[in-house]
Amino acid sequence: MAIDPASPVPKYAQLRDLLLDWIVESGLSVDDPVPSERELGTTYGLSRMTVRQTIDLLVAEGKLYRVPGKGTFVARPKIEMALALASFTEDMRTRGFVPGARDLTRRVVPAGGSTARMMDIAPGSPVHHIERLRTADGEPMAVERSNIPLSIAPHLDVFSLSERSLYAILEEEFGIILDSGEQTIEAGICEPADAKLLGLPPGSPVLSMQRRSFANGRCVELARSTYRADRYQLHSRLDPRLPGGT
Ligand code: 16G
Repeated sequence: MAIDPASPVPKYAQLRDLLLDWIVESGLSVDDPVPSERELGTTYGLSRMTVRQTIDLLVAEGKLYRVPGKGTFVARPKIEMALALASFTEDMRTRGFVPGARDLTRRVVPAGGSTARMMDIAPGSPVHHIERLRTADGEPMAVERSNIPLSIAPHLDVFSLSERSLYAILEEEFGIILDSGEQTIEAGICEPADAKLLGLPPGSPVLSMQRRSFANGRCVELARSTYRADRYQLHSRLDPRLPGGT
């Protein structure tokens, strides 16, 4: 396949698709090098600037990665996150990764106005504030900040969260079985402190998630999480109509 100069599709976008097809057809796998910008320019009759635009796009999409002085390589496919009320531990195990957690902060704090409102508790009521770095096969994936009312899990702080799943502790130690939840997901730019924890260049794109989980109509957890956009994509099944639609 070649670049079609008469196509309304910009040349850099045509090259993107050609390159992705070529990677699959040539059986390239993760960490294999792709041809240099100069070689690609010659092969497809394109300027170095156009080729660079394509490579920049594929790097931003997480399909390729660059190593300064070495070249450009095929990146690992992103992890698909299902939109379900699953714990990080379950989600990672289902996908064949070993889940992990590093405690960053654990303290009991008075719920601030917006947290209290979102959790439907009185402002100032004590909540466990838990910050964790989540890993998959040892690689940093997300920073999760959870708020859990002290009243529903009073001695939660005695349990280590580096060896056990938070949702499993809530269920096994406190009899809390999450039965519903809601989540919002926004594109964001990584805060410098989180970028350091996640091993990302400052200003990298992230997925900012806010999840409320409920048990028997009561909000059990309000979590604000930062997920690496270069390693995660969301996957959702599409129903034919909006809920409540006709
Ligand atoms: C998920 C939840 C997080 C929860 C965690 C429990 C999102 C965005 N976040 O990662 O709110 O705290 O699971 O995981 O989905 P754990 O049971 O493995 O500790």
